[in-house]
Amino acid sequence: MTTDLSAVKAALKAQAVETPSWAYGNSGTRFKVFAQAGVPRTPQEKLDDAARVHEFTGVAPTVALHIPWDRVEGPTGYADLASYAGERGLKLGAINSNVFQNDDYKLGSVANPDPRIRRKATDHLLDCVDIMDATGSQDLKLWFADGTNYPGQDDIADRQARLGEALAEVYERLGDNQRMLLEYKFFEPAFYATDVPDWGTAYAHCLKLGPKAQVVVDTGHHAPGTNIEFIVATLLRENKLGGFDFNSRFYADDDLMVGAADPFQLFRIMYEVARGGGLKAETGVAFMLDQCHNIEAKIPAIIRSVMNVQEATAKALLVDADTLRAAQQSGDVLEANAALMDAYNTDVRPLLAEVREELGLDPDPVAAYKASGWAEKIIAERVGGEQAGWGA
Ligand code: PSV
Ligand code: MN
Ligand code: MN
Repeated sequence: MTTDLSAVKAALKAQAVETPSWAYGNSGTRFKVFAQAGVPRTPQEKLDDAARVHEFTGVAPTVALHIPWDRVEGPTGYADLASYAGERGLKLGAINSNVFQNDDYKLGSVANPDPRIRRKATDHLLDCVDIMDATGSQDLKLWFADGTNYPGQDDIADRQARLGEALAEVYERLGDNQRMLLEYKFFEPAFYATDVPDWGTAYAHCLKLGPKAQVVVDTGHHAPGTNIEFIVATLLRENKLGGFDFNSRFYADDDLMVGAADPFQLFRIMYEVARGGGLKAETGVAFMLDQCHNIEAKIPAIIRSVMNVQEATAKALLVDADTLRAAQQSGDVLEANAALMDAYNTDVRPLLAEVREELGLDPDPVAAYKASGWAEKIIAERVGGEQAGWGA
């Protein structure tokens, strides 16, 4: 192998994985939420837990918020929350807007046929940009549950026009260092036509909006068999890959731990990211988790997820580019495939253990977390009040 190990290590030390506030709270399926003891009751307690993930992994310095799930009151509420994060070695990351949990949004939010409801939804998005100003967050993440359940229910093209209008208004409001990340999802909760169902639709809107609008790829938002790495490679080439919502899926939008269902797919995605230069900070590709830990302990699951991203990244970085390129150019199909598989089949855990030791961390973050006593402490202390949860 001709790969420069010190460069691989440097890239792994520089990579950052953003954790989502909602993954620390209770979640479940539509059948049942199994509440866990010690779960945060406030956005501040979510940050306390996120600080543990960063403490033990060293690469999770930012936390995404979801508004209004993480609403804080008062004129300086969000600035105070950002300071609270700062005191714990964290920064607030993407602000995720929520225009899908209000009775008004039954027929959609920004694509709703009723102008009053569109106004309300767009105002919420603008409020989210105000929050970004207060927290120093750079990314506004937009996911819309908008769509229709029945053919004829609403005009597909008109809905695109309404969506475009709202996006343009919010785009105008963005500051110089702020971006809008548009997320797509092929179905759910709309089952006939979703208004942003795929990367093509998201890309078309972002292209029209301008350079501050980019696409976010949620790995759980594709039909089975979709070649996600192809989408990643294409968006990256076009400078439109804003980042990822990482999770893994067996069936639909399962929101399971990234790298659990299909670590090979995650490797292929990370290979295209690395190959396209997306690990360089200046490309702005954000590696975010969007997961729910319904039955497993949340903090160690998030630590595990961060490690899974690191393992896939490490393997992607180990691909011997010269060997691969030579095989590709000479048309040697098997050697080219072998170059990728050699990297994928490498056990990178010792390399990552070394990287952690060089960062002054325990080589085994899950074991270190378990030994820290934090789980016992939060179970003892977080009694009373209402636990935070998905949708709370
Ligand atoms: C929608 O399924 C989604 O992936 C969006 O990113 C939301 O913000 C998130 O899930 C909520 O869990
Ligand atoms: Mn998502
Ligand atoms: Mn999702």
